[in-house]
Amino acid sequence: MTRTAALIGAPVETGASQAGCLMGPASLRTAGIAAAIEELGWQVTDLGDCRIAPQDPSAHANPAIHHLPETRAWIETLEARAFDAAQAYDLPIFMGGDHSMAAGTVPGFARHAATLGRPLFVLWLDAHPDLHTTETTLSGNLHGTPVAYYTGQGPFEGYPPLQAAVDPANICMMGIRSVDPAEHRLIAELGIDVHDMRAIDETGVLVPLRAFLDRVRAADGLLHLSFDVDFLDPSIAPAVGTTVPGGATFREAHLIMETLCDSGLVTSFELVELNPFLDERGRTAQLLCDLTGSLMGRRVLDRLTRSYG
Ligand code: Z70
Ligand code: MN
Ligand code: MN
Ligand code: MN
Repeated sequence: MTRTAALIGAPVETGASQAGCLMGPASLRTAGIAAAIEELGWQVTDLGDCRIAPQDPSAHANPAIHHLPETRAWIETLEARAFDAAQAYDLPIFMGGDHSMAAGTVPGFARHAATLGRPLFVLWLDAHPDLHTTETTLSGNLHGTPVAYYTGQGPFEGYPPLQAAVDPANICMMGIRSVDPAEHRLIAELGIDVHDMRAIDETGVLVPLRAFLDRVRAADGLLHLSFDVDFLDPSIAPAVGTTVPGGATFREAHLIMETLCDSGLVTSFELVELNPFLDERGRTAQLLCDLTGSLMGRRVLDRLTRSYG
């Protein structure tokens, strides 16, 4: 059976401090993401870009917060689109858009998993844990909040009611290297499995990744991959608003994608924080297309033995 993938654009930039992520879906399409997947044997449907209606401004008790009504509208829209796409396609791929979109996509996929009576797991590849609430964010950039929201923390005044929560025990974070004090406290409180860059340097990416995939398989879970461009080292992926030195290498990133592919466990995927205004001749968008290819079956050589499973 031919496997089906859907491409869905989420031109969200209201959660970030700088403009530009709006162009993320267009840049990925220009770099040839659909063809990269099609040539691997997938049947690809591009569902176009989601949109929200213009919003009236609103105030929040935390004066740093900006674009709260837009964020609320995006969450509602993307939650529904993620739920629908998960019913209809083997692999929905959301092309962002800043990471605030995950406050919509992840609950949508969690609601889908719940209808199947299965848990949703999340692999969060990012320089940041994005664990602020609307109370704790100091920057007011709401792309720093989705994980706190979709694990049911709060308060989240101004956000929609959470449709379906993800158990913090079902999250694995890798690449983390920029953590604010409030996020640090929440990581400890919730016991989230966080592998910072020191841990990656000590063990490599495969030891924690295989352990996580074993847990997903044992629980018969669905697995969502949330890939923030700043997971990658800025030297190979410059098209991101918040560059943090010391990120994942080209080879680490491809190895993760290939291992995920071998596992057969990934049921949804999002590429976030691509800011094409900051790119260098499209190289970041091209790299993301190549990594998507590794996730979806591209191999340098056929292998007799698999690296996972
Ligand atoms: C910081 C904040 C952030 C990107 C998440 C950073 C947030 N913790 N930045 N993803 N690119 O502003 O809350
Ligand atoms: Mn992020
Ligand atoms: Mn980040
Ligand atoms: Mn672990």
